[in-house]
Amino acid sequence: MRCLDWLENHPRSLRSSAKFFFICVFSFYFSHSFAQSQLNNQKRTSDPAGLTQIKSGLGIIWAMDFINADYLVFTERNGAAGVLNINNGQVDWLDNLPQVYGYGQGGLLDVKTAPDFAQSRWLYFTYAKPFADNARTTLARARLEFVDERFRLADWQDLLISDSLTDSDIHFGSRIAFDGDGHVFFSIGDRGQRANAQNLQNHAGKVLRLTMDGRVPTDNPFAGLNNVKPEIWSYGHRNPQGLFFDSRRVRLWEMEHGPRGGDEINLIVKGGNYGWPVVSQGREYFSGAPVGEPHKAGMIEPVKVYIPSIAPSDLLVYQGERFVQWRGSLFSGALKLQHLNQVVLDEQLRPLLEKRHFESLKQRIRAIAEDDSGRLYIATDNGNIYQWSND
Ligand SMILES: [Ca+2]
Repeated sequence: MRCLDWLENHPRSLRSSAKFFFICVFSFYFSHSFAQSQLNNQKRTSDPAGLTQIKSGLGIIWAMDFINADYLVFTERNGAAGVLNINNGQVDWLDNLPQVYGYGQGGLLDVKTAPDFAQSRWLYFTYAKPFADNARTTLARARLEFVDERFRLADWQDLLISDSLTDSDIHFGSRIAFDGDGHVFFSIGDRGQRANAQNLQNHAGKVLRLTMDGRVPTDNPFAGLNNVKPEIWSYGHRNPQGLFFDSRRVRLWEMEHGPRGGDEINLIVKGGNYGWPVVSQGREYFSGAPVGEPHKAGMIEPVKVYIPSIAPSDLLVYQGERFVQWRGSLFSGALKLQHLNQVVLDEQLRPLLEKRHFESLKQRIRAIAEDDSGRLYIATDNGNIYQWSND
């Protein structure tokens, strides 16, 4: 499994070579001993009590979000998207979707329901948009209509085709978040070229901020400067696959993959530099040497670092009343270490306790959602969706 994780983090050019066999053996030996020595203060809650499977047989579910109490929209990495009735398991598959770049970590990525969805019907998407030689992470939106008893998409609009083209098929990001005040944020990874993350002349390795119709807000930190992309909100990110606007605390949270070790949870501030690749607590896959320095003045420290890496995908701050003791906890999926990760924070937003739920499922958890009544939902790479409730 570790070799599969490695595959997901490396370009196609390396995969078929003899290097791969060597790396698998080497990486298994080192990450095994590393993991054994580093697993320490997490509380394990592996019992899947309260977990109900509500759907199976789907593809690799990349993202999901509720459109109302009964219907969940989801994307599959292969380019499909559907609306699931959570009460009877029926799916309406959506048409009018764009072509996606379906290699490596590319594909159809995030989907989020607009804050004013009940009136506007807008769904926001990110995807790897194919070009002649590779792909660019792209933010788009489309209206979800309900016609002849079926859901369908209309008015697809690409809002920002980002400047993030490289010859690599990794680190597209990408997650979407809304501040509820007229702005949309979305994240893009470094696209396999580390230097991108510190280069303000492209969009790779950044969190971007746009108006809901895709324009640059005049109060963005780099708006109006020469030779800087004005959509940038924060930079120095490796591969952010978690982004969530915490409306209760009025904070933007981000979660990103480190290399070997060094996954991070960050609190995002306007114009902030989050360090990659100058600062990291991760190590090189090959040599085990540190990547960059652990700390540096002027670069923002993560709220939490994971060593070894869990490979986090999706991020949610629990808002509900159902599990009231969890209000304000951060939840994320773990691909490599296969669990639902929970971080309980103290009043100063420092991590107080980490819990790892549902390790006994042994599935890669890539997407999470919360419904109106505070139930949590997790989706796995096995094509399953589960509901977690205390009913
Ligand atoms: Ca960082």
